[in-house]
Amino acid sequence: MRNYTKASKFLSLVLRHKPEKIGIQLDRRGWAKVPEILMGVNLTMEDLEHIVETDEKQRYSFNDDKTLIRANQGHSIPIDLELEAVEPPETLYHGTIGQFLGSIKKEGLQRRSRQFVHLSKDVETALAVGRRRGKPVVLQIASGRMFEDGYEFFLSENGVWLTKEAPSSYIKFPGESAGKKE
Ligand code: HQG
Repeated sequence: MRNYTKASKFLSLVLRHKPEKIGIQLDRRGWAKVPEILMGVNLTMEDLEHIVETDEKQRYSFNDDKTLIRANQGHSIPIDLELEAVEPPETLYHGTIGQFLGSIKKEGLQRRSRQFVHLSKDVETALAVGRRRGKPVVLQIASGRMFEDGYEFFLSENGVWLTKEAPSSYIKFPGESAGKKE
């Protein structure tokens, strides 16, 4: 079977960050026209359907009649995913690496180039996210307490928890006992 990894990575780039790479625009909800994607990414409809269905993180969605496609999260360009704010679980996790910890302690988790800070519902997922960059470190986020304090949370179509920022006072760092909070 064809190796779709490269095509899928390029699709991510186009749908999350740089639609101009193939000369297209996303609408304000992040949707691209499927025929334009097929042409620009050089895929058949069957390839594209295969990628959307089998993607291990379910990164993409079609609209009902499969004329449009978008990324479920991860954007750096400003789009409105039409997500409703929902109550998060008491605790969420963030996978990162040791070298960022000093700065995270100071500034909290920042969304950096993306639209949101990404949080995982379990430690395993957070470990996998951190591992993309090196030896993973998992931070525990007091999402329940953040929610009580008025921070908004969103759950993407593919199960990633999103929020605008997570100040350090809500983060439990490895080796730290609970407590120490404002
Ligand atoms: C770090 C993947 C220093 C943060 C994953 C992270 C995810 C700070 C990096 C999705 C910081 C940003 C997102 C601060 C945050 N000081 N470093 N104050 N605040 N950071 O890629 O969460 O495979 O934008 O820890 O599965 O790593 O692309 O975010 O290391 O869901 O579909 O700055 O990307 O999904 O990196 O990953 P990213 P992320 P895909």
